[in-house]
Amino acid sequence: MKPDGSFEPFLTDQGAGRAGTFGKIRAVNGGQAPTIAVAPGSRVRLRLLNIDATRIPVLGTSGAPVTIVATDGNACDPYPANDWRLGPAMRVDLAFTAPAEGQAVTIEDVWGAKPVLLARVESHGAAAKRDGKAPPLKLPTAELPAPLLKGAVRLDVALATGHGDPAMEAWAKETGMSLDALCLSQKIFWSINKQAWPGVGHDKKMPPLFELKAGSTYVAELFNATPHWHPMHLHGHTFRVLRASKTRYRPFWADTVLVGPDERVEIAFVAGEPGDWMFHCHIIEHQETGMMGYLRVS
Ligand SMILES: [Cu+2]
Repeated sequence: MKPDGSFEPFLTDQGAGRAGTFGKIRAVNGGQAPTIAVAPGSRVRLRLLNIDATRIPVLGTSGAPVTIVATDGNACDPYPANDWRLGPAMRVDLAFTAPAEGQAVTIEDVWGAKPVLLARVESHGAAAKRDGKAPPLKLPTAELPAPLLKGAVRLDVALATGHGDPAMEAWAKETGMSLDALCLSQKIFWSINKQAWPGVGHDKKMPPLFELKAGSTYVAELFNATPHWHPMHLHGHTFRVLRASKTRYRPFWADTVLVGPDERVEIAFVAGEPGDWMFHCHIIEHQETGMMGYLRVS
C-alpha cells in the first residue's frame, strides 16, 4: 500500500513485459514469516505451494536436512531441497525430522542477495514417541501413464516475445490514435510458436499449437528465447521433466515446469482425454499478454 492509503498497482505494462509486477510484502499462510509449532523429533511433511503470480523463490533451508519428496503432488526420489526454484503454481513436499526442543528449521528464499525468511518450523512440547529409528518417509509411487520414449513424437515449443496486430498498429500510428485509449488493443508482449493469445476470452482464440492423438507419447522441447523465466503449465496432464540445458534435474513428474532464459527443457507425456488443453505461462501477466495456447487431443 502507498503512504496515502491507496493500493499499489497489481499489474503494470513494465511488469507484464518483463519478469512481472512484484508485490512488496511476502505472505505465507496469510502472515509474514509464520512460526509453525511441531513436536521435537517428529517427522514433518510440509507442502509448499507458490501462489504468488510473479516471484520465483529459490529455496534455502537450515536446522535439519530437508529433502523434496514430491513435485506437484507426485512422489519423487528424495533429494536436497536447497536451491530448488519454486515458480508460480509449482508445489513441492518437503520432508524432515523436527529438531530438539526450542530449535527450528527455517525455509528462506535465497534468490536475492539478502535471504528472505518464509517460515520457521519450531520444535515445542513433548517429544514425538518413536520406537527405535523411524524409517524415512516413503510416499506411494504416482500412478500415471508412463511415456514410451522410443518412437515418441517430438514437439518444438518456442517461448518468445510477441507483437500486436501490425495492421492495427500501423493504423494507430497513421491516425495518431491511442489504441489503449480506444480499448481496441489487447497488449501482446509474449508468444508461443509465434502465436499470441492475449486476454482470457474466447474471442481471440487461435488454432491449436499441436493436434495430438490420445494415448500417444510426445516429447516436447521448450525453448525460452526471452530474458525472463517462464513457469509453463499444461492443463489436464502430468508430464515427466526429462532434462534441461541449464538446470541439473533427476527426472520428475510435474504439471508446471520452469524454463530459464535461453534454456531448453525436455518434457514427455502421454496425451490424455480428448479435448482442448490449455498450455500457458503461470506468471499471469505473461499469460494475459500472449503466452497462452492449447493442445488439441482427439
Ligand atoms: Cu512467463
